[in-house]
Amino acid sequence: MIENINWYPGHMKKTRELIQENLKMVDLVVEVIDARIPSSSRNPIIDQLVGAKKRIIVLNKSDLADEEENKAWAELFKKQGNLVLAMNCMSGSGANQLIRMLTNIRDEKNKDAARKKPLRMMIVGVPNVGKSSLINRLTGKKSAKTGNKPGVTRGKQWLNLGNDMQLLDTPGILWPKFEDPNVGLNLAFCGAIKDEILDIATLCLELIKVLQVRYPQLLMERYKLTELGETALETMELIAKKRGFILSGGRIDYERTGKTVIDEFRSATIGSITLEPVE
Ligand SMILES: Nc1nc2c(ncn2[C@@H]2O[C@H](COP(=O)(O)OP(=O)(O)O)[C@@H](O)[C@H]2O)c(=O)[nH]1
Ligand SMILES: [Mg+2]
Repeated sequence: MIENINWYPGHMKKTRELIQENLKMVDLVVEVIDARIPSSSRNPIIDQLVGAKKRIIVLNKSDLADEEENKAWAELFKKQGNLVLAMNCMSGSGANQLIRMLTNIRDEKNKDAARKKPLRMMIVGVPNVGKSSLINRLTGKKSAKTGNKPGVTRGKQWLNLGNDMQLLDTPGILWPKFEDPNVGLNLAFCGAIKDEILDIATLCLELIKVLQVRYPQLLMERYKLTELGETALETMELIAKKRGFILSGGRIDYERTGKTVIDEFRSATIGSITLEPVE
């Protein structure tokens, strides 16, 4: 399902080795995940990879996700021994809190040191979670590339965050759990996979299946439906009719409906939605 980056076994092995090399140089790992899909946007071997190294989990795009679920996920990750923070890298919400966390960790590290050393960290995460946006936020520059493509790795460089804190300029781009088809779908809903390789109408149908169960009210309110269909297909057709997405001969324009619903999900126009609840 995940085809936007060619994650073949050799590439995965190289990526893992590169990140392991980088890990030796840092005090701290900042793992970025997508708050709408906190499980699907995590790399399957992340725990093994990070090991005992200190970690902050950033629930990014929290602006698009369900506030209650953000809290529940944060609680869970905390219970598992991580530092956690909900962020919005577009507005910068949560950035000050992150800096405070980092400052505390820096002070803790230097507590008994005769010579103070800078706190060094790296960012890791699967594609599209907002790693580059976070780097830009932290450095206050437009230095890191944003977009879905993995950055070209140049020589290692430390970005100075001020106050004795340094960030590795290249984030660790990890592969997602692509063996699980539901994970593939979740990533596709959130735009982590190129749309051209997926049929947008089918993707929409799959999304409606999830939304009918998780957020029926939001779906009805957004599309002014008095009730949902018996099936996702019926609901999709109701939405198409409401919006007038009808082709000549009265046929439903599934593609246009699909694109609309998917776009409105991604921009949180339907509402603040978390597709994966805490179990
Ligand atoms: N709404 C919202 N969008 C975000 C946030 N962070 C990043 N994005 C968007 O998500 C997309 C991927 O971000 P990017 O930083 O390139 O992700 P990367 O692939 O992990 O480096 C871009 O279109 C960003 O503008 C956020 O907190 N909220
Ligand atoms: Mg990037």
